[in-house]
Amino acid sequence: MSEEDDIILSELDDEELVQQMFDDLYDGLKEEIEESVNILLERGWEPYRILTEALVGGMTIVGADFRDGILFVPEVLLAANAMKGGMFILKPLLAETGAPRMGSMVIGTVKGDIHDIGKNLVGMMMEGAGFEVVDLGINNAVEAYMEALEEHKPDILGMSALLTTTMPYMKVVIDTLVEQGVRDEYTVLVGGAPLNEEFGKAIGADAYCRDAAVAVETAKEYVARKHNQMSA
Ligand code: B1M
Repeated sequence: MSEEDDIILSELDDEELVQQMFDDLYDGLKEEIEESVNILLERGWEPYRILTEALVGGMTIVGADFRDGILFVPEVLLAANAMKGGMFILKPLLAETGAPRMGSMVIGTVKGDIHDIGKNLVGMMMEGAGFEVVDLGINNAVEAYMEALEEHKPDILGMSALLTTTMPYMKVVIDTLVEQGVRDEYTVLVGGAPLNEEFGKAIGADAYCRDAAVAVETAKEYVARKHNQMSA
């Protein structure tokens, strides 16, 4: 039996447990991640803290080794799967804040891009903040966004892209909104690791959101602004 097999997660202190979660995420151990999330919840950790410090923290390490060619797609998929296991436990807790209904959002990852962890996180946090969220999933062509906007008439359109090769597609969607004369009907928020403020401005988005917390704050600001304009 290896040393690893002897670890009893519940006997680790918080700091050791988070370190262990980084290792378990790296190794794609979904059940261990789920168990650790539950232990931290029992110890009174806020769901958002578990999400950011343990899960996103662990995924950052995975991302660095993926970039450096130490980890490959199959391992990263396992890590992503383990992360999703943890997120699944936290989702209802993040959504159950009893926040008053703030507005609505359609969100999706753009065409050619299958990364969805960040988008899912944004959706979860938005729901927790009282937004109704319609999640279009991954690999969305402009037609999918347009159909969803037409059907749901949300306050906000959110788009996610994780690849430098797919982020320009956000402009295709925004240009289509302009062409169809509906750009002003929606607040367009964009996000994803390779984006920045400048890119957001250049493609005509209302705002670039660095992370899920910023997305929530920005969405709230825009919705409040819209309500103020309507009541003025
Ligand atoms: Co991919 N991948 N990947 N990958 N992957 C990256 C993005 C990469 C940076 C890794 C690297 O090289 N370091 C690199 C992109 C390089 C580039 O474009 N410059 C890369 C690559 C190259 C690829 C492939 C091409 C690899 C290959 O096949 N050779 C391939 C592409 C597939 C495709 O999409 N067509 C690929 C595949 C995969 C997996 C399938 C294995 C897996 C995805 C699994 C899944 O999502 N279900 C995967 C993963 C997991 C990653 C990394 C490691 C982690 C991404 C992640 O989930 N982060 C990533 C490395 C990295 O980003 N450092 C990488 C955690 C998440 C919480 O953060 O997504 O940034 P993030 O979301 C944040 C913010 O960005 C923001 O809020 C979120 C929460 O705070 N945000 C928004 C995101 N979307 C938002 C939308 C908003 C607002 C805020 O709307 C309002």
